[in-house]
Amino acid sequence: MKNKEIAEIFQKTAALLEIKGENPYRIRAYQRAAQTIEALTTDVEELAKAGRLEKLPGIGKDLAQKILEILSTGTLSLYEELKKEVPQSLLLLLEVPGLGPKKVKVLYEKLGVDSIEKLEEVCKTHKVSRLPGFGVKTEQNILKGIKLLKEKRGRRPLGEVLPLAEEIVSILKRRSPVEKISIAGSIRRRKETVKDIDVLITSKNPLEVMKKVAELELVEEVIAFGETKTSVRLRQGIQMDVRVVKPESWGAALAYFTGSKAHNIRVRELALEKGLKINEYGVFKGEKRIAGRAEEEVYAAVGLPFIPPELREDRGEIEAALSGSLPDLVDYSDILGDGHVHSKYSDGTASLEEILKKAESLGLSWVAVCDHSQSLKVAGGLSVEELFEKKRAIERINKRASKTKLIFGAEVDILSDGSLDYPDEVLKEIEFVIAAIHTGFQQSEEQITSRILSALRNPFVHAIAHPTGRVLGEREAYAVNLSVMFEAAQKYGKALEINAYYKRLDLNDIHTRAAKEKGIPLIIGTDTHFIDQLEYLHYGVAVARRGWCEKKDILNTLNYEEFKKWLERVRKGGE
Ligand code: DGT
Ligand code: CA
Repeated sequence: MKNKEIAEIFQKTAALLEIKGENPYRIRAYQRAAQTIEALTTDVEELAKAGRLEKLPGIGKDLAQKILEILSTGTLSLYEELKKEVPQSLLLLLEVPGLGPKKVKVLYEKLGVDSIEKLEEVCKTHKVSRLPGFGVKTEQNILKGIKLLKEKRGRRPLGEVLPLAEEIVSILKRRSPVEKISIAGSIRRRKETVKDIDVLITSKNPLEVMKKVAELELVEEVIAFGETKTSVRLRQGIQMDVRVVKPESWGAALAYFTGSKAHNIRVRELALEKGLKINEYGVFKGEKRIAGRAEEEVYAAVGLPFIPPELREDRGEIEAALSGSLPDLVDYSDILGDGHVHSKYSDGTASLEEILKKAESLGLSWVAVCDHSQSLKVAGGLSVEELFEKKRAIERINKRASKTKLIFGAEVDILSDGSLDYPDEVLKEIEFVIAAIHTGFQQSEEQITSRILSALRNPFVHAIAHPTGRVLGEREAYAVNLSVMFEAAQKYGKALEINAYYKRLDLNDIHTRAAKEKGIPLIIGTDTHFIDQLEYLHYGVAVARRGWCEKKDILNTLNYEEFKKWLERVRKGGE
């Protein structure tokens, strides 16, 4: 059983308990367990075998027992009982972003809402706004939530699908006679959301490969079986198309199935201009194949240099390639630091030692440990006293003989009135101040923008975290005026974050490119609350690459000493 499935059972149990109006602490315990398990990169089953479940944060004796129950029975008796007590359809309603169990309960009891369709109808006929405690704003938010949910149903965040696709590739490499194998489609382009998994293979024994594909444990249903193309639906509800192609067509097929469609169309136009034909089998002059074995060869045949997959969106890459001005993209291996990590001091689960150890194992030069500030109580924000305690602890750790250093940071709340959550005399003691909005999302564009402006103007602030506040499939961006924010960041020499958490990816690719073009420094931060997620840095690099960034645009390519110098330079008011 997969960690994700166990996490889901806990998550749903929490939701059902909440609909029933149970004790909030009990509900919170299940939610936390779900998060912990979902964030693990090790298999829960292995931890269980080693008797190490209770070592996990937030997992006590009772929850460990429940995990064992799920592992042995496939479900949880408590969850099964709750399902009998609460109508199933209400669980679906909980998937509407912004709609919590309490509201679901009222909507069900007062208006008989038991489906998304019904919910949409009662919102559109304004029955919801007339309910006590709901109002016009709630009604509008629910409609927005339904829209987000509908968009989300078709597409999944890259971070949910890429690990799955990579797992499948590695299983097929081990268990089937593949020669070449690659993920294609939007996953290879590292688009923030993807519809399905496209896999390309070459093999001397295609039938054997396809049999292994169909037999994968992860497969729920074989939709179509063939030697050249097999389509399956995975247990996670996502479709996967696997194609076996001839070695002489490998490059052409990879280019074709990587897309995007818009990019392919432009490449085909160039081929036509040269009197060539291009398709997934190769590049042809009349009947003769002149290229196809490697992607580079295919691009070269139409007069182009190799174009990195992340750029293939027809957003100017063809023109840049033709004029020899493609960016020299920042590489995944250029990254030396993580700009945003939470520790146990606030709502993270790792100690400073654990963060250091993990960062060392990833070969990082530095990690900025940015815990929440005092007023964000729900997330364990640090009082001034705790903040200085943490400062001393970091100084102690940095005395160790390690190539990796921790940076004393803070994710400081920008309060509703635009002031910062620590006074200036405290801020100036913090090595790296990244300011963020966590409250008042519903404020007007004027209010939100002016809050961010006052943060950027503060001489002790270095950067803005997750600048638009969007959460994929869950929350739309707050109403910030981006061009005003960018102008201010540029003027004061402050950085904007590319938050690498896969549900945020904020700034996104397009905004990243706009910021880069203005010369605004960008900093990638995993925003991780779980130690294993330090590995998520690469999602931020993917956004940077899709945003046309080069090494010089990304602060994480600086080593510890260089980054410290940048931090000091910002405090001195730039160069
Ligand atoms: P997705 O799956 O919506 O996240 O995005 P893609 O880009 O993976 O799209 P998908 O899976 O429908 O197709 C994979 C690639 O195959 C796509 O990027 C380009 C290529 N492709 C698909 N249909 C066409 C087409 O009609 N014309 C051309 N030129 N290419 C196509
Ligand atoms: Ca696809």
